[in-house]
Amino acid sequence: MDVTDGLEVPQETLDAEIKSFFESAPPLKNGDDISEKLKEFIGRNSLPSGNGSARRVVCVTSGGTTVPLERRCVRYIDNFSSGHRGAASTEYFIKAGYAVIFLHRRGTCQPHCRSLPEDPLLECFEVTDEPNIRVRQSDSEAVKRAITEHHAAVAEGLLLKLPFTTIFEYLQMLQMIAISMRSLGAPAMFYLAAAVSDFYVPWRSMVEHKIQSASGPLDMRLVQVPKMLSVLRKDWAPMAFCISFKLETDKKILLEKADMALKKYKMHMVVANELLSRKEEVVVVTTNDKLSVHRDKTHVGNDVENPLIRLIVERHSAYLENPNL
Ligand code: PAZ
Repeated sequence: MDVTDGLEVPQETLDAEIKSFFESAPPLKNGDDISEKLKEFIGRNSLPSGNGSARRVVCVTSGGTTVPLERRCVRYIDNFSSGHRGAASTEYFIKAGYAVIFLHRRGTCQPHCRSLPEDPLLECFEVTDEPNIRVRQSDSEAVKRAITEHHAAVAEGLLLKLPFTTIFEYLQMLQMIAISMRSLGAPAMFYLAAAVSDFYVPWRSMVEHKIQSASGPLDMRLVQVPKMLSVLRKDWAPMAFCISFKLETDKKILLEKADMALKKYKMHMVVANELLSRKEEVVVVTTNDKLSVHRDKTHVGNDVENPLIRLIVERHSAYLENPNL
């Protein structure tokens, strides 16, 4: 949800806010490692693949960002996102032949694990005659499928998983990924399904130690997270096909807000969804149409991401034919 969507922030103010966000954010602990992995993954996937053309690469963002309240963080603000949308979409993109950079919140839903129980290690295995353990008969198909699909994607070099926790990590990593993907041009895609915090405590005004309850009621000022979508489109990866998401709890304002985001951030598509029905239905908003996409209830295990990714892949293909449209 984005309370600033209706307000126009002048470009110079936005640029200054973005600069200040990145300058004051605590640097990534493993920045060099991420940069190396990105270079290798993008280098490999920009070589011509089987059909002679470069592989399409999508950055899928998934899960919610946290907002730390202390530098030595004990408490943080979080949100509801389970990462299911991002994980499911990643699987369908891989099936459609894309290489996926899965920028996800640590501990949220992972691709190829959706059909497993919540604690697969404890629930899927059983001890036979010690020291042997084996997969329970009832879970064996699901476990076999998860392991096979996951290992195939990794072995073919089609999946790079990069975890984040805080809003600081997320935005720095998104910027690194986008700048690395710029060279791919139109075959690059951003599928921004993460639930990104709208407000944060700037690092420079954050207290070092655990906030003390003895100090009385907590009075804390959160500032707006600068909107990075326009800079992603304009500067970081201008040729990439960009899809953002809009979540609302009030159906009445959802499509209007999605339309606004489409125009304001020059997205190619905005996927509008409502909190309670998000697993059943989404509306894909483009400049020319609004398409309702539903989960196919006649097939068990089918989810709304299946037809959604099919539609997106089609639109990406049309964009590749004519990126200026
Ligand atoms: O992660 P999840 O499957 O529980 O939910 C997906 C979602 C609702 C976070 C995603 O579809 C979405 O709308 N992301 C953007 C949220 C926003 O408007 O901030």
